[in-house]
Order: sequence, then structure tokens, then C-alpha cells
Amino acid sequence: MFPSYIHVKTSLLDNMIGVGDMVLLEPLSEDSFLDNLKKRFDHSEIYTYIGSVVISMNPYRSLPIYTPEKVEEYRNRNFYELSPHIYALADEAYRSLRDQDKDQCILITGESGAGKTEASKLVMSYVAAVCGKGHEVNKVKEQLLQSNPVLEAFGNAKTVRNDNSSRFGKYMDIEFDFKGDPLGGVISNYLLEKSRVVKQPRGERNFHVFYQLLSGASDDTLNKCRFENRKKGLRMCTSLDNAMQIVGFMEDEVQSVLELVAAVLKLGNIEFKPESRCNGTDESRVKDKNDLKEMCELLGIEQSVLERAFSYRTVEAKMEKVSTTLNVAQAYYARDALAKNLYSRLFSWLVTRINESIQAQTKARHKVMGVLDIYGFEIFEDNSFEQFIINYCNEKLQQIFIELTLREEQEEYVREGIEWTNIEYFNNAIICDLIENNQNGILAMLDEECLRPGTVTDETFLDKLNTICADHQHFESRLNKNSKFLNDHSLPHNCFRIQHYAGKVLYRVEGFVDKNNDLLYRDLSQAMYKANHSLIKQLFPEGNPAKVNLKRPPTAGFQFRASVGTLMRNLQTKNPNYIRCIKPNDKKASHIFTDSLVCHQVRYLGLMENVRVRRAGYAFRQPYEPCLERYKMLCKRTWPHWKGPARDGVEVLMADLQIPAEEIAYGRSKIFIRNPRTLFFLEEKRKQCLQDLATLIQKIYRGWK
Ligand code: AD9
Ligand code: MG
Repeated sequence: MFPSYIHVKTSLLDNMIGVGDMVLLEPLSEDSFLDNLKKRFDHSEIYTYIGSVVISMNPYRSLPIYTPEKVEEYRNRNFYELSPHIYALADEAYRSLRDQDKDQCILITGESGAGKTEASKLVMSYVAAVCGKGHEVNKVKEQLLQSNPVLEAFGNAKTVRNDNSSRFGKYMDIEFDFKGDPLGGVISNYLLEKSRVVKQPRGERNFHVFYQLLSGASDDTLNKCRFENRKKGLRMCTSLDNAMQIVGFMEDEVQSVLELVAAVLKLGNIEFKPESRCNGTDESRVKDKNDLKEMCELLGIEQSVLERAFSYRTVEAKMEKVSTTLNVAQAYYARDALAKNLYSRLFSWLVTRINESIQAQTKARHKVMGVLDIYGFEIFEDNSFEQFIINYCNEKLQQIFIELTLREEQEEYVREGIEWTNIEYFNNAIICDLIENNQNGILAMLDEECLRPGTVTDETFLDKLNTICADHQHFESRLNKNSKFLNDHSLPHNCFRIQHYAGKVLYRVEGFVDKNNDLLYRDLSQAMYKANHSLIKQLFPEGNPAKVNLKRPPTAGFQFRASVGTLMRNLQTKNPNYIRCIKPNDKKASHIFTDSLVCHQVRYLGLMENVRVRRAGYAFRQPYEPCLERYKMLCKRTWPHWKGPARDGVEVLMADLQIPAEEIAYGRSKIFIRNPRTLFFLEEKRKQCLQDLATLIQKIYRGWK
């Protein structure tokens, strides 16, 4: 099957453990694809390539494949030289950043629990291990790596899908100097799932840090956080404490942060009772004031101020202030809104604070490697605004994958004038448009509804969706007669369904308007601003009475859409490296490979299309000039100088090396090489040639001496 001129040993073909690159799979079908994955998974080979894309199967157990010896093995080796590994991708990305000056991004996708966060950490630790050394550089590396446990403590939680599920999106730019040494980094975070602070689905937990504080903090910290009577448990908090210190937090900052976490816990304990007023209405009162008192002590807030903010609400309109009372339900609403705001603002502050520490100290920034690790696609029994946002983000990432690998690849062949038969694939742009279209996308309609005067409810929002999206093929509601997916009459009245690229999701509209509005009563933000606690004060700048701003802040959906747009534009400027994570089973268990589950992921990730495009096409391409520069030493006719067009030089070179004609296509500006091993062959030859040259120079040098 492969040209006989390739004698170099490769581990990409091994029948026992399946093929390492799906491009080499014979015959290619969905069954053989799954079979190959399973065979490899059973032999603990969790990585498989599709050309330069890495498929990663979650082993759900620790494998001995991330040792320092493995790092050494993969260091400076060609991508296809060794068996597939995430280190090979990391190495390729790093070297191409360092040697070819190309900004890189590592895009990690897959559903919740598939292994994205682990993969992102493996890439970071590999790069940290192979890039420069020295006291300063090591400090930078350590800080970058330790930012992970800090953010995970505050932004990850146990869900039914994953015990360490990321509840925020994270993109980290690692900056390097011209030598390839790390200078620092910048983290961007995307919408934390803050509703988890006040409510978690059955079987799930709140963010890790709450448990770490209660069962792991030192007696001293617990006392300072007003948890004197806690039974002391394991000391888990020390690793968080260590990580925060390495990242550069001062001791008093750590204490402030933990005080805020404690305050959120105390706030959750505050309960309300109704008190009848003479006009027949009920007004809310705090039931037992102990937690309120402790919370106020922790944050340096005057108790009466906060107490009042839980009973009254001031509305400012046209220079007039009107005070209305809150009933018990409204008081609980206000309490929860405060808890969510306190926590999510603390989280954003942490990211900013980490960035201050890890950002490059010099302006000499040269090249950037971006690592994207977001929350994976989610389908729960009950899906709300958060899942809608998370799934939208995944939809966009799938879109960028399609743009960059499937569409762009095919378009390039056409551009370069290379013969090509198009391969069909599903383009999810239509679903992205359903969600984000400026005029009639779901997010725009939600915003319109949130800003509309009059009575706005989740139901009025759904009515609007039902009218406007009635004809959309991927939108399903009780009114939609045209959806090709509409075959299910069980759609509840307060829901709509979207046919996402990765599956159908039923969204319940309850809470959409509220979560999108994301408003906090001004009395509460003013109470927080008055706090005698430096951190709290910073988190609520809008509570400053001198800065009353009657303009509405942008909605949560609007902000998210804008930040995802910026992210996508940023990613498009970089050279993408893909890791497609797959979850082998729904039990979080090792050694179990559930065919149907894996098959579903293979389908929606578009992996079959990916292999087909790759097989029909060429694994490697390069403009003629750099190609000639790199390999001209392999041929007497092109070495040391080729006089004439680079393309002719490359043709002479390839003919001289006896590379079969079917292996190569000559495009308008680039050479296309079909098989990765041809490239590998060229690289090997080049390496040999350089070694011979070095030996020769040494001989001559010795001769001179
Ligand atoms: V979510 O979208 O944030 O809910 P991820 O990030 O895709 O999800 P994560 O990386 O957190 O999943 O992996 C889930 C769990 O699988 C980890 O906590 C590990 O226990 C396990 N895992 C994942 N990858 C590996 C691996 N390469 N080796 C061993 C792994 N265990
Ligand atoms: Mg994750």
C-alpha cells in the first residue's frame, strides 16, 4: 500500500493494536473506525491520529505515559515518528512556534467528561518541560501551571457527567520570547455558571472551594471565617493555599478571598419570614439573625444596612427615589442574586489578579500559544440558560473546526488548482445563526424581550421564539410545523428544542429572562460598596452613590456572544492544533467502551468526514520557497543554489529523490504531499545529511588543527 522507498520504521501501522492514523485505515467505514478505536483503547492506546488531529479517549485511570522519560522520547521528534500521543501534538505546536514563528492555538473539544481539561494540562506541562530553563523561566512556568488548581477550585464542580467539571470557559495565551522561553500568560474566562452557587441539580455539588474551605482550612482560617465550631476534617485546603501563594497572592489576599467564600456560605443560611403590615401586605424579615451578623462581621458591613436591603427596594426613576417593600419570595430572590454576584465577581477578580501575576514582565513578547479549554457540550434532563450558553459555545467551536479543517482544506485545493471531488459534510453554521443572528437569533430575541417595557416573562419570550423561529429546521416548538426533526409530540408547553450538531436538547425557558438580565437590586450593591473590606468594595463599583448610572448594563447573553466572537476571531489568526476528546462510557469507569456512545460522538464530531477529506487529500503542504530551502541539500542539482523558479527546483528535487508522482501534486503556490510518511522520509534524509555534514566539518576542523 505504501511506496517501497520508505524503509523507516514507524509505529503507525500495527495490526495488533490497530492503526495509529485513521488515514491509513483499510477499508474505511464507520464500523472499522470504531473497531480501531476500541482495539486501541483495549490496549491502553488512548491516542489516535486523523492526520494532524489527535483523538483522545478518556481512559478514566492513570496511565504510565506521562513520565519525564516520555517527554524526552517525544521531544524534537517528527509528528509521525512515534506512536500517537498528545505530546507529539504539543511538541509540533511548540516547535513550529519557536522555529517557524507561527502563533499556535490548541483547540480541545468534546463533551462533558471527555478529558478536555486533563488534555489542556498535559499540553501545558509538556511545553513547560521542554522549553527553556533557568531561575526566572522556571518561576514563570510554575506560576502558569499553578494557576490551574486555583481556577479549578473556584470554577469546577462535581456534576453527574464529571466529578471535576469545568463550569467556566477558559482560554490561556502563553507568551514566548524569540528563543522559545515562556515570558508569561494571559487568561480569559467565559461566563461562569453562577447559578450553581445557589442551586445544584440532584447528585451534583457546589464549586469545590466551598468544601475545601470547610473540611480543609486551618483552625486559624476557620476561626477567622467565623466557623469556630466546625468539626475539623482532612486538610485539603493546603494545596489550594500553596497554589495561590506560588501564583503570587499575598497572605492577606488569600484570607480576604476565603472570607468572601465564607460570606457566601453564611448568606445561603439566611432565611426570611413574613411580617404583616397594616395595609394587609406581607413584608420580609430576617428570621434568625446569627448568620446575617456573622456575614456582616466578616465583610465589615453594618448589619442594619444589609437587613434593610433584604426588606426594601429603592427604585430610581427620573430623579425620584421610590422605596417598595420586598415580600419573602423577593427577599430570597435578592439573597440569591447577591450570592451569585458575590461569587462570580470574586471569580472574575481572581482571573484578573492571576493575570497581574503571570503577565509577561517585558514587552519582548514574540509568539503566542493559546490553549482553549471550555465546558463541553451538555444534555441534562433539565436544561436551562446555562446549558444553552455552553452548547452555543460548543457549536461555535465545531464551526471553527469545520471552517478550518473541512471547508478550508477543500477550498485550498480548488484555489491551488488541484483536482478535487468535494466531500459532503454537515455544516452547523445554520445552528450558530439560529442562536446568534443579530436580528432574529434566539439571543437577540431574548435581549429584545428583556429590554421591552411592560410585562416580560419567560412565557412571552417563548411566544416570541415560537413565532419568529417557526420555520427554522433546527428549532422545534409546539407551533413549528416545518421542522424536519419534529416527530415528538411530547414537547412540554414551557420548552423549546434545538437540534444541535451534537444532539437534540430540550430547553426549559424558566429563568431565561432573569438570568439574561442579571440584575442586582441597587440597595444591595450599595450595601456591598459600603463594606469595610477592601476586596468587596472593589467588586461592586456600581454601588458608589456618586456614580449612579441609570443605563442598563449589557445582558449576560450579549456579553457572552461578544466575547465568543472575539475569541473566534482571535483563534482564526493562529495555526490550529486539534484535540478531539471522546468519552468511552457514561459511568466514569475505566476499561468500558460503550459502542453506541462512542459512535454518537464520532458522528457529531464529524470525524468520518475528517478522515475522508484527509484521505482524499494531501497530508502536508508547503509553499515552494521554504520547501526548497529546507530540502535542497538532498540533491546535487539544487544544492547549494537553485537558479530559477522555486517550483521547478522542487520538481527537480522530488524527481531526484524518486518520490512517486502520485504522492505529490504541484499547486499554484504550494507543493502537496499525500502521505505523512513521504514527509517523514524527507525529514529523515535531511537529518542524516546534516549529521554527515557535521561529521565532515569536524574532520576538516581536526585536519586543520
Ligand atoms: V467538562 O466539559 O469540564 O465537564 P472535561 O474537561 O472534558 O469535562 P476532564 O478533563 O475533567 O473532562 O476529565 C474528566 C475526568 O476523566 C478527569 O477528572 C480524570 O479523572 C479522567 N481523565 C481524563 N483524561 C484523562 C487522562 N488522559 N488520563 C487519566 C483522565 N484520566
Ligand atoms: Mg473541563
